[in-house]
Amino acid sequence: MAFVATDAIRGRFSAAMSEMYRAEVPQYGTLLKLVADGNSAVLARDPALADTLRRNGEVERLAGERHGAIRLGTDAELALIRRAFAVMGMHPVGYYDLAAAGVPVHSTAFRPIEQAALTANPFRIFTSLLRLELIEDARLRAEAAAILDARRILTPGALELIERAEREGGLDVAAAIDFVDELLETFRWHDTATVSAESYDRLLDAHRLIADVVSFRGPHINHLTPRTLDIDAVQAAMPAHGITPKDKIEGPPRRACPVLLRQTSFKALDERIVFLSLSGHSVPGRHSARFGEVEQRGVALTRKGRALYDEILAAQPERDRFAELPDDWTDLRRQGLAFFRYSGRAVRRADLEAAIDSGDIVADPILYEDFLPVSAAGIFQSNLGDAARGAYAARSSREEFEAALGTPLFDEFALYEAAEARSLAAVTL
Ligand code: OOG
Ligand code: NI
Repeated sequence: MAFVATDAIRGRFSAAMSEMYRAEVPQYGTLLKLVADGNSAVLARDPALADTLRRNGEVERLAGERHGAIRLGTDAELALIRRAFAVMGMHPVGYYDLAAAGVPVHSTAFRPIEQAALTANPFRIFTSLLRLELIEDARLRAEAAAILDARRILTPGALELIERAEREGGLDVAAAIDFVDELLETFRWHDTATVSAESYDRLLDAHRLIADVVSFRGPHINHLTPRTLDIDAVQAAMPAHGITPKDKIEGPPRRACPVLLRQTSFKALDERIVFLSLSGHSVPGRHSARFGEVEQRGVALTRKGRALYDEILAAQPERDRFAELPDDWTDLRRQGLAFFRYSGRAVRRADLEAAIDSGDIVADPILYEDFLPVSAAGIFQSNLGDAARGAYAARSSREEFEAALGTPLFDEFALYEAAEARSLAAVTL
């Protein structure tokens, strides 16, 4: 039996999620159009950038590129979601502790890890796990745990196809189509809560995020994010298109040589929902969780570059200190601050720099495929409201996250290092 490539299943899933979210949140469709038009304009006015993106296979992926985010309630849900995403070649990369920034979750990003897979479709899902142990009220904690334990976030059909893919090593075309259809149900919005208005209010009081995770049937997709080549232009254009952006772009400032990730979002919708009630009468309410976001990606920084970025971010006032991170590709490369992909005809290792100077070998920036905890916290906060900022003295618990997941997390630095080393080996004798 012929199996479908995991890249193709992921591509179908990514497109289906986008279509579903466009239907659910019309502003997301507006944002997509704004971003696509802006990207065409940038490619037309900046041929050097267009060349680099073409060499890196980024032009092809740009139009369909996006990430999304979900929030899970239990260890068992995280383990199940890992298995579901593995069917589509999406693996957990990186650990993000957001408790430190006042959000009671820790997270990873499920994404493709091989270069060819990233080029085929880089769809990622930022996946957060609620840390129920951070709810102070023991009764509320127990109530939330009981509600979460009773729900099933995957359809029986999705579960069966995951098991089949694991058992047989893949899915054929018909099964892959069914799988995407079934999995979509997990991330669909439901305007009926599974709890009473009274329970909802108590959960909301503990933290808005807890109400969002616990009160519904499953982990509805809470945003999708297209990739822009000019985030300042999108930020500036949003209001004229009826979208209100958050007031500040997260991440590094605008630079000639973009690094890591810059992000901005628009405010979550205020949506009508219906609560469960014993009387059988529907009890109307409101919930806000779903929003839209845009991102601009730059070069992946090495451990050394990232340490410098983190140091700059922690400093006050941070903006003035960004000058310490060189805004020049050659400096970033020679100082070992960022990762590059080498291409061209092979030369001796000792002649590498000369070959780069003469243009015989090209060093292109390797794109950052991951996320930033401080920025992610900023995106969360912009949609939860400042009142939702908790003070959690919690330890970061990567080991507990991995135990829940059932596998170790991939280390993002190791992935970039390997990509750079492979390209270097191919151009040096
Ligand atoms: C996730 C927020 C973080 C990002 O792009 O950093 C995020 C969430 O709100 O669930 O998506
Ligand atoms: Ni996001």
